[in-house]
Amino acid sequence: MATYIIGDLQGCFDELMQLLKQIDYDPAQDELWFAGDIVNRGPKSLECLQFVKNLNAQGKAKMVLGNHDFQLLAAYCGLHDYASKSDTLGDILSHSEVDKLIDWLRQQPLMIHHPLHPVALVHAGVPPQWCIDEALSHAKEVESILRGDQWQDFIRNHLFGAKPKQWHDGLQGWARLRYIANAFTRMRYCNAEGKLEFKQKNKPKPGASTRTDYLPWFAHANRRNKTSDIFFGHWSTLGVMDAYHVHSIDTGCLWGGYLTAYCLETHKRHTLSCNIICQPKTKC
Ligand SMILES: [Mn+2]
Repeated sequence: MATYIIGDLQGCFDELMQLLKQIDYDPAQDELWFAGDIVNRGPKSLECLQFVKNLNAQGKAKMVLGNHDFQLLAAYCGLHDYASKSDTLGDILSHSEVDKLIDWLRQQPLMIHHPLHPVALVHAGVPPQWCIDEALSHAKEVESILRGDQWQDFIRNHLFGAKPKQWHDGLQGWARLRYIANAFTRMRYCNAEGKLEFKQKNKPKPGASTRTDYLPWFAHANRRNKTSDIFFGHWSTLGVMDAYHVHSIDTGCLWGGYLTAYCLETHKRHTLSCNIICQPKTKC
């Protein structure tokens, strides 16, 4: 039995099938954890969503929600303000079972913790000021809204937006939920108190000024969630990062990089080169 954590699929279903073949994946024995952004931008979002949903129903897969998964929920809710020309969600939205697919997707978590080992999975990151238990508790706040009757109101009217950037325990209402969702699904850089910075998307430049307060979320010395190893996707330009008690697993399959499956038991990274199949600037 093996547990593989798999990076952002973004509709790259053929690449996923090839990688699973390469690692001798056994659906009867092995478990797959997906880092979110399973849909959008790539060519086969519907196939990815159906695959993860079916395995999840058998207890053989888990996923966390990413910003592109929220993009799909928004499109389903009729919110087009944040749609992009690069979106490839049409196959899902026009599918006869779209209601069932969306109903399942909106009930997926923002953070997963292994039942036995100190290992967690999120799409983007965990702010430095939250310990693991606090992070899981804050994730549940958003998850319970997404699972309840108000979920469409939340997605349509309250989820999108960059503010508030600064967390404090007294944050309330939609602003509190928006910070939590942004941290888990969009964050790359923040300051030591968890103030979010969305403009910078590249990896830190070697030798860059150290005067800035903003560092990759995992690089803050005071980070309170180092007690579990945190796996995360979302940051394809970061490259492989196995340090600071974190592991990056979005290695940019969609952009002609690699699709990664990290085996929790062996600590081995398995990768499939996506250069040939999914070149950037094509329909992918
Ligand atoms: Mn993402």
